[in-house]
Amino acid sequence: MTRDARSAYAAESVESAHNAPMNEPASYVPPAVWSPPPSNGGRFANINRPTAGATHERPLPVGKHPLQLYSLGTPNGVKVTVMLEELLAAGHAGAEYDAWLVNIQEGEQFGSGFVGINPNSKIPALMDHSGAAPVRVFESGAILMYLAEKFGAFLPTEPAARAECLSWLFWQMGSAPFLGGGFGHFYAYAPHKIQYAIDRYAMETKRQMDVLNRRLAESPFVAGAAYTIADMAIWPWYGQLAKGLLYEAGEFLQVHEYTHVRRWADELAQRPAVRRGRMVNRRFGDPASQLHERHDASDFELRTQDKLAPPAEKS
Ligand SMILES: N[C@@H](CCC(=O)N[C@@H](CS)C(=O)NCC(=O)O)C(=O)O
Repeated sequence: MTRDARSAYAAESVESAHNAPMNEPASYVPPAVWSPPPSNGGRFANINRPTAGATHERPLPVGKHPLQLYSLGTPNGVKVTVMLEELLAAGHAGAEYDAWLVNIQEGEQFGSGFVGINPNSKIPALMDHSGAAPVRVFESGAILMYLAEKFGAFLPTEPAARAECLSWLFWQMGSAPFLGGGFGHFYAYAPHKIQYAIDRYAMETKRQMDVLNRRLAESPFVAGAAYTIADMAIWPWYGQLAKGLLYEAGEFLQVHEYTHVRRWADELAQRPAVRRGRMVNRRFGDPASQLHERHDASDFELRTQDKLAPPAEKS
C-alpha cells in the first residue's frame, strides 16, 4: 500500500468512527487532541499516566548478594525468579540473589531508585553488582538473555539452536502484550465489557495458543530438545493460561483444546526450581505459596507468609 493510500484508509476509518452509532459510550467522538480522563476506572487506573520519569525520591534497598532483583510475582516477574532458581539448582552459586518486592499498585515503580534501573517503570529490573561497575538490566527478555550469557546456561550456543531459542523468546515478548494488555485487560480488568475489544483479543490469544500447541506437538520443549529461557519466558503466561489460571478465562477460551501446551505446562510446573521461582515476590494465593522477599535459600522454608507472625494489633 502506498503512503497516500494508507493515509486515505486511516482517514476513512477515523471518519467512520466519528459517525458510528455504536461508539462506547454512545456520545463519544474522539476530540482533535486527546487528554487524560480524570479516572477511567479499571484495575490499574490509579497508576496509569501519560508521562515517564520518577514521581518521588525513593532509593532502593541493596542486599548482600551480587544480583539484586526488584520485582513482583506477576508472569513477567516469575520468568526471572524461575531462571535464577534454575541457575542455582544447576550449581551456579554466583546466581545467588536478593529479590525485593515492588508494589506497583502503590506506584513504587515510579520511585527514583527504580526509574534509575528501569526508565520504563515496569518490573522486573535487575542490578548486577558482581563486576567493577554495576550493570542494570530491564525488560524480562533482556534479563533472561543477560543471565543466560553470564552463566552460559539455558541458551544454546550452536547457531541454529540459539536462533530457535531466541525466536521463541522474542515471540513471547511480542505476543504477550496482546494476551495481557489486550485480552486480559478487556476481559478481566476493564470497568465494563466491550464486545469488539474482547472479540479482537480473544481471536488473537487463541491463535497464539494454537501456534504454541502446534510447536509443542512436535517438540518436547519450545525451542527443541532442551529446556531453555524460551520455556521460562512462555510458561508463566501461556502455560498458566492453558491451565485456566489466568483471568479465569479457561472455559471462555476453551483451553482444554491445547493439549500439548497443557502437557508441557504440567511438566514444567513439577520442576523444583519452577516451584520455588513462582513463590518469590508473590502477593496472592495461599499464604504458604507467598515469599514476599527472598534473600536466602532457607527463606522458602522459613519466611513464607504462613510462617511469618501476623502484624501486631494497633492499640
Ligand atoms: N515488556 C516488559 C513488561 C513488564 C510489565 O508490563 N510489567 C508490569 C507488571 S507485569 C508492570 O510493572 N506494570 C506497572 C506499570 O505499568 O506501571 C517486560 O517483559 O519486562
